Amino acid sequence: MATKKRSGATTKTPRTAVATPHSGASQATMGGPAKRDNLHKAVDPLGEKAVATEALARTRPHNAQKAAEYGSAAFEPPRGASHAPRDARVTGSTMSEATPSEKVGDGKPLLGANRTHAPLDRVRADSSDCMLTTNQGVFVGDNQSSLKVGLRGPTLLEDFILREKITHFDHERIPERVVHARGSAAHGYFECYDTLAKYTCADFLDAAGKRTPLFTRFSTVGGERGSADTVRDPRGFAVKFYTEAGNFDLVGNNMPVFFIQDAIKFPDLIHAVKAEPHSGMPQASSAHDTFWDFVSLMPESAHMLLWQMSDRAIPRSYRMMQGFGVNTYRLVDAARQSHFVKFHWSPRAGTHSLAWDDAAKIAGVDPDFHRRDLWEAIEAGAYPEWELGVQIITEAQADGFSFDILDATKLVPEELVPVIPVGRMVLNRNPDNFFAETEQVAFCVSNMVPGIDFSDDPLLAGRIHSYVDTQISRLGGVNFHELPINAPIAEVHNNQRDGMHRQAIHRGRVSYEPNSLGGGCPFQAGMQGGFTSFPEPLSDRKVRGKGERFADHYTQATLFWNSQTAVEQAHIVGAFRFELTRVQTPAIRARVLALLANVADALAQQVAAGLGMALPPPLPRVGPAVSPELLASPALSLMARPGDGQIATRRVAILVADGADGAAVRAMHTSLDQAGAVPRLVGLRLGAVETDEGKALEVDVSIETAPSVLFDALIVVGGANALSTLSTSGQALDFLKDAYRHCKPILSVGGKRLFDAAQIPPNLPSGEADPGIHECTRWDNAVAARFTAMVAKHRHFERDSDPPRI
Ligand code: HDE
Repeated sequence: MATKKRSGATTKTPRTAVATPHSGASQATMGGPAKRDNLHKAVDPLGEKAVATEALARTRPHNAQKAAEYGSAAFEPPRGASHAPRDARVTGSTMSEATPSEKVGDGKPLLGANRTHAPLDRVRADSSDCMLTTNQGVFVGDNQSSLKVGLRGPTLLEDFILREKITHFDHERIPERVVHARGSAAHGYFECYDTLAKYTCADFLDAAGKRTPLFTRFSTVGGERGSADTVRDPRGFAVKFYTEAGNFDLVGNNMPVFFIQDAIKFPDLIHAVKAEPHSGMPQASSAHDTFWDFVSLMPESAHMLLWQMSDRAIPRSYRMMQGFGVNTYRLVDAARQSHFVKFHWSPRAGTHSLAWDDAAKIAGVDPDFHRRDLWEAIEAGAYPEWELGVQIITEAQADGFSFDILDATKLVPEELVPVIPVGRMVLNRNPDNFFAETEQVAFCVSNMVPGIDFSDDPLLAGRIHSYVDTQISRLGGVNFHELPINAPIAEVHNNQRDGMHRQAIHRGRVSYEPNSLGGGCPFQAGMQGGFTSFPEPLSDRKVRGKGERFADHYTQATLFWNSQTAVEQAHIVGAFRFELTRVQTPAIRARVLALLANVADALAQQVAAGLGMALPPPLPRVGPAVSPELLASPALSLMARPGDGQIATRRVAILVADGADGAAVRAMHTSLDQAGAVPRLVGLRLGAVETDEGKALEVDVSIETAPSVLFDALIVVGGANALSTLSTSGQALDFLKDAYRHCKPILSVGGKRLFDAAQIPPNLPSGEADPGIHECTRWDNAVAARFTAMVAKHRHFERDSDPPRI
């Protein structure tokens, strides 16, 4: 248990204070009592305490551990010295601590315990059958009117109830995160597949089946807290593991590389990408001058720009995107041997994305699209799952790569170093309260546990500082670690004190180390379980600069481009064209084209053509040419992870109107429901439609509230007059056209009149039948199986074209 592990030999289990009788004499202070034992022969508790205190202080005549701080001994820090007092009152704050009350407790302190760390239940609040109170617990008699002189007279300053309520309200908002302001989160657990002790002594990776609670937050980067979910942006993927050895935060993104190589450039990058300071525009978009001005002068961003212009930047769902630690870390084993490590999260549901036109329209119809998707999946019990994988790299391997693994603009191709699965993450509980949990959670790259350590990646170094620092202003002080969502399950014992909003009430007068008056507690853990940094040998001159291999800016951008399917490449071209069309300064567009000319000729040519510009000469390269290990890495394609072939949680619109084939609708609804999909009856208006059997069929949602972009697939249901009614609705035609344009599976049961009205071509431009479109007379098992396969494929890109055919 955590308590056993984290406390000393003298405090294995929490003990209750017990007074040890003895016959000492108290020393009177100016205001204290006289020597009562001599005068009255009575027990003298203060005297007992003084004698026990003296005895405890004598156990430590000098600091015997001082020598361990110097020279080679410093590599093996010892466990701290500790001595239990013979009378527990010695380490207490006050002799009166035994006085019980409903507020202070039973007067029997649990020694060696910090009870602020109990499960979150201790702070959950519910008001069932409760009367309204003020924050001081005073019942509020009237919550409807403020206190006035007479019914029409002035409001009184003494109305503390009004003032408390309004004052609290005035301060309800806290500063939003400077980046990643928009996000959604959930609780869950990590389950280790097998011990990874060969590489790390990290506690949460030490046994098969071991479960560690966690809290995961997904986010966009550039937009403000109220911005839309589906904007083109990297997504944050931050996981807080509440391990028994303390909190470990793996603060990653859904892309494995980053724009810059050194933390000193991060404020520049963020200033460039966020809304321009004079106009406050654009919101949550990189499609503007300052972003492209900056990145085109920072050619190391080329690789990340390709990821950002790819469909990875518009995921279908948080549940369907990969996560990456991005920076290189170390795994350190019990013998302090180290390997470099790259962390990967892989979604069980596969990697799937939206179409850009989809994403842009969803931003208007449902700006909460990803938040809703995550929330509803968990509410429905469809718990999203990811597998954690590690790439383990030796120092020698790293030295031999054509790229530097300390450079966050580079990845380690899976074909070079395989990803070893080590466990799975399941998100199975939504927060009780968005503010208290999702907003107040404070991820810190510096939240590190024994068994894992930092590499010398210069981006990572800045991150180790930045996260704690930003929480201090965002969450109003240094005690944000005590907020319930941030508190570790492992108990905290140290000598840090005070600061805004301190929650723990520390017993005793000792808040320094070394000490003898606190029995030496809390004492350093030393080598057994204590965090000790990997003793990396270093010796060099101080310099502001970067390693030689950092100077190659294009090889991996080219690798990424070469690893994409034709459809993915076309989408990348389209994204560059969109963004650069929004750029108002032609010289910046030209500079980006010159940068792309170093990545791939076909890419640069197509983007230039899309902008109506001639392709300028490539930007000068700053580093020598590099011979890459690979020309393509298929694992980098979104298509490499199609998922488990299931259609669970896919949203299917069943378009109905009066006269729809009722039996077919019921059968397909049942079948999709059984497969875990989410079928929705979409009508022209809410209310019921009358089926061909004359029965009423309640519509779930209207077509104007839930247009095609909110669904993964579409079924049009025929029957007497149903299709002709739908054919007269521009919204129904748009529904079908959008589903076609976004390459979604479309099924028409009982006639193709709506297809004809919307001019949906049944064949691909090649003349072959479109495998994502099916037309049949009735719904049966064969059609159900075919449709399921169509939906499982997610999108049918064979029909994708630029510009769209319809
Ligand atoms: Fe962050 N980043 N970042 N970042 N980052 C923040 O911390 C920072 C970087 C990432 O859901 C901030 O709590 C610096 C890379 C995520 O709460 C801040 C640098 C990656 C989140 C900060 C980077 C990330 C943040 C703002 C360059 C992918 C949201 C609010 C040296 C591996 C966490 C906050 C959440 C948040 C600093 C670069 C991921 C300012 C200085 C690379 C997922 O501290």
